[in-house]
Amino acid sequence: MPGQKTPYYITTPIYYVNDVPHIGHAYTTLACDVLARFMRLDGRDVKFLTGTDEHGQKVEKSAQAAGVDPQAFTDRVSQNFRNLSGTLNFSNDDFIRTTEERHKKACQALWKKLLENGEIYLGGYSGWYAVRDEAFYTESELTKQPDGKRIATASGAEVEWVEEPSYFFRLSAWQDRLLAFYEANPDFIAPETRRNEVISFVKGGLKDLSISRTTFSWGVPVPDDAEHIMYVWLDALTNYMTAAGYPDLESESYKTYWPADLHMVGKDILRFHAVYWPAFLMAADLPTPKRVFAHGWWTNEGQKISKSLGNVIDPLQLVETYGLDPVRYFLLREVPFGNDGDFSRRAIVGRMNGDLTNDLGNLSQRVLSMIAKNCDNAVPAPGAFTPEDEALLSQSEALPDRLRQEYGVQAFNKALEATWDVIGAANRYVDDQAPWTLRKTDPERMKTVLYVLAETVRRLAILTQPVMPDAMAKMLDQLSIAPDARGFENLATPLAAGSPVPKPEGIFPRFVEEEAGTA
Ligand code: ME8
Repeated sequence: MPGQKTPYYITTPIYYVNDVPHIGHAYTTLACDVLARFMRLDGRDVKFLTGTDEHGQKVEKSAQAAGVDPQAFTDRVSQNFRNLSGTLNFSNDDFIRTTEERHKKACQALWKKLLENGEIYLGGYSGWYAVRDEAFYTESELTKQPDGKRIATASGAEVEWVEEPSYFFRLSAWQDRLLAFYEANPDFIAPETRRNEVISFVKGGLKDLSISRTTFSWGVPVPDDAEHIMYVWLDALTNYMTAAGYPDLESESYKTYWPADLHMVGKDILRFHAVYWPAFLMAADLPTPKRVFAHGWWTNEGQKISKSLGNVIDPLQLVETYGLDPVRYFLLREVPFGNDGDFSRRAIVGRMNGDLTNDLGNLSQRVLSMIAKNCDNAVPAPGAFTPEDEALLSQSEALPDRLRQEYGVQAFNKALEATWDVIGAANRYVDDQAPWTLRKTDPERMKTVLYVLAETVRRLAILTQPVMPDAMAKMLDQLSIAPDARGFENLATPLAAGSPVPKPEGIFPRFVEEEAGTA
């Protein structure tokens, strides 16, 4: 029964449907997928949410450009994001679209609560707005271009002057309470450098935030004032609560999952999640999420990814070229999570042929084929363990706690490094113990060595499932581990002697670069 497990609610940003999904979107959702899978295997009651942000001027403009009405447009483009889950094997439990009725209800309930609490007033907005970022900017956040146009310094998005009646949220009144909140919750914003940026932004002073628009209509109507639609970020952020069951505060789902354990976002949208969102929630007397992690930015062979440069990386094509699990592995292994990363062909091929083929693939392949060949296709019964055997076994025994620690702070690359340390130790153990020699000199000892290795491979495969679910399923199949014996609770039950081991097929074939035609 789910109620007995500790809940874990994790969310991705909801993506704008003005575009097709690219590697950046895939990256954020992948990171969440790995955490969701890890927590499920570790016995948590996981809710993993992703979805699409379908309102606002940007989406309305894209629909106009495509010559269709916004609803038809969002129905079509939202599907591309839904399909991404199939392509990249994402295990989200829900997919929210902000045009759904459940969401409209949640936004309006939150609005009413803010109004009731005196946190909203009607005024007029005049200032700069960037449609691309769906964000308001002050003059000091802009750069004037030689042609006289202004762009947002941080994002490069063009701004336009806007003057219209608008409801405001009393954000200025939240400055001190936000600072006290960050102080009391040092883990709320990660990584540390981003936390410091947010704190200094808030210390710089907060202005009241315009939270409604009147010059277009593609949005959630403001309750009792049909002239206004809600500012798309107030609408969008609320999705995290909608999916948990808000506004039904008594629902099982809301009580179980809210507040969320983790909102994963890119660094571009941290301010909305770490400043506006907790302020809205506190102003509505609602609990705040436990953590927001802002990860870094991917570039392509050193260049910013953009449509105009024509270098957008399509996740589908990546998977076709390199295979699904190698792509999943590469994205999380290559870059310390939180830093910016560069996608290069050389780097992914290097990781594939090094970490996957030579290290992990070769370990399981040689161990399982030696067992298949020399032990009648079954895991042999071990004799007494030597200190070397114990040393290797204790390394993989310590791994789950190490991974809990690293995944607990979203340090994917460190979790994978720790896993590969054990793989390295296992490969050295094979070389040192030389079971192929023992076959002739001491066949009983060979059996013990192969048992220790098979048990190590089993543990490694179970623990690596979150990152490479398909490849690790194959590895566990090769060891005849039943599908219901692959959760972390099974780590402590050693491999049974006699378990069938058929001759294995290679799981990570070497990637051979196609000749580009130049010498
Ligand atoms: O901002 N590298 O949606 P969005 C890494 N709808 N991550 C990247 C990336 C890159 N080059 N490009 C995009 C929105 N991302 C709002 C969110 S949430 C309540 C509303 C990822 O479609 C990264 O996670 O512009 C970034 O924050 C997100 O896509 C922006 O997606």
